[in-house]
Amino acid sequence: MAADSKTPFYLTTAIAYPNGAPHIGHAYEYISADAIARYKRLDGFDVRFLTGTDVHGQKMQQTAAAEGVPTAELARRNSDRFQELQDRLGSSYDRFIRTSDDDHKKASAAIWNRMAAAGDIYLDTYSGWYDVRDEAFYAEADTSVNDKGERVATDTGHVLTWTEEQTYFFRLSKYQDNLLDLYEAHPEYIGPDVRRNEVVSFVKGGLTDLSISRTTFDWGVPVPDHPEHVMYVWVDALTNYLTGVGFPDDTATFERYWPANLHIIGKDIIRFHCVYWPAFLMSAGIEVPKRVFAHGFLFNRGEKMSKSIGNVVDPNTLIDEFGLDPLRYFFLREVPYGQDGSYSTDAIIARINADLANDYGNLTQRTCSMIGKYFDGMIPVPGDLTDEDEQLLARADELHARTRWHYDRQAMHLALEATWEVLAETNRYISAQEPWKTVKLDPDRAGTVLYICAEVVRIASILTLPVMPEACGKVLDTLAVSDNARDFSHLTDRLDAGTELPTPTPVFPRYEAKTEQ
Ligand code: ME8
Repeated sequence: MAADSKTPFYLTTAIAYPNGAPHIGHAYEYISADAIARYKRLDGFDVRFLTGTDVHGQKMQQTAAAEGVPTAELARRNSDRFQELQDRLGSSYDRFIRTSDDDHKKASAAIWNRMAAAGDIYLDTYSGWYDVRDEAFYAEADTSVNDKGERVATDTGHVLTWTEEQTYFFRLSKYQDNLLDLYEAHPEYIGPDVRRNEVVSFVKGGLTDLSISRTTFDWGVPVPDHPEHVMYVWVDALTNYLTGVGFPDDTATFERYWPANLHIIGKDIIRFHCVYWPAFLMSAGIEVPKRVFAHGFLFNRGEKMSKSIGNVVDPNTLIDEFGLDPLRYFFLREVPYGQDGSYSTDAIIARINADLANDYGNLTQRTCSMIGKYFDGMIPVPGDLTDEDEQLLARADELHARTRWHYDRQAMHLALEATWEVLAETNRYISAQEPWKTVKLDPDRAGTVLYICAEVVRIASILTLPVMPEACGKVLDTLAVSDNARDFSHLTDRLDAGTELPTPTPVFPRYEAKTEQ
């Protein structure tokens, strides 16, 4: 089908600060967003998937100064590392944006001009606390003094710096009622609910105008007509979502994909996406996105990842150790999406051995080897179906609707759980039916049982392609499913009896420790 006859679906991740190397929290966000992008594509949508890096701001400039490299060089070098990670993770992004891109500067100037034309930008003096790490302003009431006598943000403990300068302000306070109306009219705008409640009570507490430019450093997008100011990094960062679909010049692309269907972000940046961003867009006369979903934070064995604890894990190390697809499966299955999650080597190994090697891998291997051994490697002809056969097939057939329901709510863990329940049921079925015994007396019955098992494996594999594209692809190779029969429109096909299968090779070996735990 031509792309433009399909329904568009525009999906984004947060754009990371490339002030250091990417960590597992970043990888988690990319894996999850990529699974959603792949699911929607296989489900017939024209997906546009944007990701990238947020290169401006004081933090970048300070890090570069501390490392003694030009800021642009730090941004380029580390953005490359983020892009390499995306590629290593198999991310199917359509564009990797860097906020240093020329079209992005143009888009940022365009949204600024529109907000100014709406009368929402004015010059005033800002004095207050600034958190360079989070690039966020703090009201006095949200700060406290730590035991070293430093002023810190009460919620994060980050040390703050006093800032006093002439800056441009955005009339955020003007949008309080419009924002509350938005949350009320579109409860689906913010997910999960806990984040929505957080945002609603924050906005109900009253909004003050927001300082949106800086003059004390120059690493950013210049304010139109006032180049002595650079835009507050969040103004330009959020605008990347518009740049990614051609704003302001490519109106055809923009009209096709905007408003974004889904912004995937972490829970720490919900306020920027659910308060500032829709207010900027309302001011600029641009539609607001349909949904923002905040995932939780990942912790290493329950501990926050931090350079000082020394437990920051390079995602590449985990991929080297466990393989990409098992790792993608682990994170999406183990952590209820939207909640914080903990990971450990033991937990990863447990999932690989139980869910992948046993439940999925063994079922595939047993089914295909028996077809090889008893049916000359050809998919057997199914005979009359018993109630049990029908029920199991019906359960597999329901998986498309069930997983779609979960993916539409960003509950990938529940989609996988539903799929694995059916695999577990199929394992019980094959054990109870004992085709290796019935084959001697009633080969037709054994053939029917194996046909049904192969059919469940086919359906489960197609539906799990978004999570494990390569491994599920190999399982589908084992079942001789052709490349063009692997999207969801083919779920209702049935395997063709008589198709010759290749000699099966195990796709999910048990994990045997290569290193000491
Ligand atoms: O916030 N677990 O960039 P960033 C899970 N540039 N997710 C985590 C995480 C963890 N331990 N640590 C960070 C920024 N993240 C801005 C975004 S968007 C217009 C601008 C997530 O590099 C975090 O929540 O600090 C965010 O979604 C993403 O990684 C980038 O974080």
